[in-house]
Amino acid sequence: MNCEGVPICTLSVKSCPYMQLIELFTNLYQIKPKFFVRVPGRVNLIGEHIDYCGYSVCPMALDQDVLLAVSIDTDKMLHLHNTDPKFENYVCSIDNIEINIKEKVPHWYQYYLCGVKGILDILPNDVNLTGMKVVVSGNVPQSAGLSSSSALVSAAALATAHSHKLSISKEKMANLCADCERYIGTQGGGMDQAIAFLANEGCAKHIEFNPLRSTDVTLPGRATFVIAHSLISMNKAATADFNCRVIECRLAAQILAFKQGVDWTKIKRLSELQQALSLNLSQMISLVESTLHEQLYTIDEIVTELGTSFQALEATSLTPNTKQIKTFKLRQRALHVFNEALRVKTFIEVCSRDNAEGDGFNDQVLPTLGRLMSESHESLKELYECSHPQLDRLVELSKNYTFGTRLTGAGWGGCTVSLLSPENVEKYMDFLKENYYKELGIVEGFSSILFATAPRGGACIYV
Ligand code: ADP
Ligand code: NG1
Repeated sequence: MNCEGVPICTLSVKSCPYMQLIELFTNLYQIKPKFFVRVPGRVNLIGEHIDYCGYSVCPMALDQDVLLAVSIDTDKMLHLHNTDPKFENYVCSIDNIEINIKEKVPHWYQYYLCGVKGILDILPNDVNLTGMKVVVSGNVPQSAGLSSSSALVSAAALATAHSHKLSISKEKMANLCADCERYIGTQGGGMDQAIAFLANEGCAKHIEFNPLRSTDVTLPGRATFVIAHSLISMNKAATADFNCRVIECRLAAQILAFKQGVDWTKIKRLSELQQALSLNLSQMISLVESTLHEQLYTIDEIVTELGTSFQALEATSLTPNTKQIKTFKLRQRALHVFNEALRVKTFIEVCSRDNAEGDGFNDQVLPTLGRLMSESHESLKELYECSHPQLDRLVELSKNYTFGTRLTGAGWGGCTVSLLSPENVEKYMDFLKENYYKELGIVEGFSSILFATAPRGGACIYV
């Protein structure tokens, strides 16, 4: 395993965002920032809603990021200011971090506090707590499936670790940030935090879990990716939809385990069941087809099937915001997960074969990758039911210009990612402007909602 720490670089370029941050910081706090933290957003190319089931994914880091300017104080106070005026200032004592979410949608600073708490939870007893003054700025589109929340949580954790002179490997930071983002209430799987720390410029990443591992994926030379925002926002923490899917996968794994004579109380993820049964993905698909029914499972039926009580099931399997849910779909969700895991495998194999052959003349490579992406979308729409009519419309409009288009991130809104060849990029974007965005009254300001992207590097600290 690669155990490097997060790179610490010297800020030599007088680049615009940093100069603006320094000026704002100095005016606000009357001191200069001591260091900066940069953490990118990400786009997931394939492998959706399977990280929390333990299956591997293939994201790449974006140009868009969260940037922090930070100074260190002896007074143990944490001061947060956001360059976006819609986010209020926040001040608290660093030795009294509380993430007590009372509103339907968490406050922005509660994501920041998740990262701070993640580091404080592991701080050795002999390290003195340090206060911090922070200015936060960010241009990752929010609630759009491009992982703005994880960029913010991870940046906060990195700033807190650096302020307390902790040097932690990238993998440990990724795991720690995946864990501490769950204080916000969502049960994500760790893909976002992993790519945020482990990304390398120029490559997508194949990210595997338990234990966390990452391998560079060299994308075919002619592959270009375009991201289009449906303009429907979906805050994961504001509804139970996201956690409901996590739980449906867990319950599917537990019922399958019970029926196969495996101790279901020890199984939390579909991948753990696969390992316990020593079956391959195709065999898991057959098992789901022959075991789980298509109709809704009621909670009473699940309790009876597992020979348990609701109280015991609540303790082993449910989350605070899913214990009220009365019906679940299990077969459809499990079928999505195993088929999507197979698609990731094929996607990675096609990329590495293309890279090994290296001639760039195999004209079946992009159509094959595109087909996998389209199948992924279809499965997310039909089996996983996490698409949105506006995302489906974008997918439909993209058919003549792209090799494949799919929703990216959690879904229910947010962005699509399309694979196309470079010569089609401009035509495609013009077509969407005319046929999607114009209808919604959008005729300018496209840079943050419709853009081509290439793999960028991961988190770093600038001193
Ligand atoms: P995403 O898919 O972008 O991670 P979420 O709905 O999970 O979407 O999280 C979005 C929330 O994260 C925002 O509503 C906000 O509270 C917080 N957030 C993300 N980026 C920033 C930022 N630059 N400044 C302040 N808060 C941010
Ligand atoms: P987004 O919507 O980009 O935050 C979420 C989860 C991921 C993964 C995807 C679906 C968090 C922080 N992120 O991503 O772990 O499960 O949905 O593939 O929960």
